[in-house]
Amino acid sequence: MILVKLGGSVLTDKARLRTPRRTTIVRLGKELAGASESLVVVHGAGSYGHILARRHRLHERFLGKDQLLAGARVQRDVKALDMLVLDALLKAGLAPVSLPPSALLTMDDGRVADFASKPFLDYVVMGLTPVTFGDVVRDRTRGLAICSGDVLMLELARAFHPTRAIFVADVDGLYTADPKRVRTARRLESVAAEDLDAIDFTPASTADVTGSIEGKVRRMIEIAAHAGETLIVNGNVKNRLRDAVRGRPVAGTHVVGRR
Ligand code: IP8
Repeated sequence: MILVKLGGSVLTDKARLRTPRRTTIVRLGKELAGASESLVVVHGAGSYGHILARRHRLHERFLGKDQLLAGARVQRDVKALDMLVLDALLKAGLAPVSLPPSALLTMDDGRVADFASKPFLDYVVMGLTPVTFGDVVRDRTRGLAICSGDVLMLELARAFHPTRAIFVADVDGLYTADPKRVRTARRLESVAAEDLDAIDFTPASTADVTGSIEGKVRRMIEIAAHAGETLIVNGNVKNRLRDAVRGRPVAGTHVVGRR
């Protein structure tokens, strides 16, 4: 099994509310269809999730009834993005099935308390391609919480030990500093826990509600302990994802798990 996370910054324009990158979504769907094994797809929320989640502080503690309306709105919006991903996969000849975290996962104070992984396996065995996404979920302490696609990647990697876990980003991999800010930033061929201290993780102005880049990389390192190979590739470059899901060598960053 191959686990793929399509990052929200590739699928959407993150600065403009609910703005999809339709051509990219369709292309990535086609590239996924060439996978050498069964697939489970996770996607981020991009501007369908982060903008309103931040505005209504859904990533903080429960602040009152107003948040319920905002939570329902964001749940609806991430499903709208999910539909675009499903359409792209259908167009590419895959048989996707959407599994929303709002129904399958419960948190407790922002940590996963309960996750139903069985439906994913059942559908994979049938030959379908499960698709899940960053979502607003139930939280036993807070009422509602944000569950990022990265958290789902970790839960799925723990449950299924995929051959490959692939993170599709809008840059070529992990750099020594933010390549959009620092011209001299250098791409790392591989990254392990002991390399993190040497990386400049200065936050971008619009940090995600689901955490910093450093937090995301730390989670990838955790995921790598459960996957044969874990890599970050650029989804904006044609055929990088296609090659990665076929197991071909591809420019990117290999993430090394703790041994
Ligand atoms: O884009 C975020 O998921 P991510 C989910 O995978 C929401 O971090 C609703 C903002």
